[in-house]
Amino acid sequence: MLSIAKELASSFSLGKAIKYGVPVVITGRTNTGKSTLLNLLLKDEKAIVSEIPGTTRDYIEDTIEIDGILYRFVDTAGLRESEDIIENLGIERTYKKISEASIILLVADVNDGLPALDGTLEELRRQQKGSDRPLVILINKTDDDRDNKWEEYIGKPILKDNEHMLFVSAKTGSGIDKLKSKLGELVGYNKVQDESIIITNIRHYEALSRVSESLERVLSGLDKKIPEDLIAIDVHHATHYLGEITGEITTDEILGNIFKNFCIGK
Ligand SMILES: Nc1nc2c(ncn2[C@@H]2O[C@H](COP(=O)(O)OP(=O)(O)OP(=O)(O)O)[C@@H](O)[C@H]2O)c(=O)[nH]1
Ligand SMILES: [Mg+2]
Repeated sequence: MLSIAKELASSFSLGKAIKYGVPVVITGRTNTGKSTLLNLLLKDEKAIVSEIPGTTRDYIEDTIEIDGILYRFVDTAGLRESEDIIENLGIERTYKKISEASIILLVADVNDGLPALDGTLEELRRQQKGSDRPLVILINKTDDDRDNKWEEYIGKPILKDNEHMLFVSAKTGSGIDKLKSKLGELVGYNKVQDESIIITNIRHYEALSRVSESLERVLSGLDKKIPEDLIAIDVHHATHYLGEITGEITTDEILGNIFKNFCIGK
């Protein structure tokens, strides 16, 4: 019972992703092609694209299904030092969206060179604050790589376990299939069995978390041989929270089962 409650509760973040889309933020310096990438992924001209750096002032998001997974792609205001108040508010929102994302796409312009990428990557790593959320660096505009700049990026920067790098062109679509399969891999879709039950309702998630906590206290109480009536309080709590979902189980039924199977010292 305890392990089932725990398993169901932990399926919630996956369930939320299934319902609202796995949040994937698209970030990077200005003019690197983030909005072009969003439009390509959504197959829609959702975001304004222009050669003027700082075109995207606020985030734009939409969902699309790719290989059976619903993604919520979030295009954001490009990162750069700016004196513009509105642009800086947009950049603040970019950081908020980065903190809420499950996967981070860092778009870099192949022609900007390695030092520019290093700087942004450094900043994002600082933002991650110890979390190991997957980060995919996309070296973009490879269709316009006149000086074979791409070679500069091979083996550099040194990537951590959660960091990946792909070469793409948001303009021609080259490398985008690889990006899609990388996303599928990162979501770990294969881990979900067809028969598994996934919690998508926050109320159910909260109730199941309370059930797990109460059952853990019951188990430790049984272990420490504490008096029956004290254990009964936690069983009562567990059934109360379960009842919030099912409305069916009575404390007496569960107590009967526990005391049938365990010998408790009085
Ligand atoms: N050649 C080439 N140009 C691209 C590619 N991706 C984007 N561009 C061009 O680069 C410029 C900037 O593209 P955007 O998509 O607006 O860039 P952004 O990162 O959203 O820019 P901001 O919103 O200002 O941060 C536009 O002129 C695009 O047409 C690409 O893969 N290849
Ligand atoms: Mg943009």
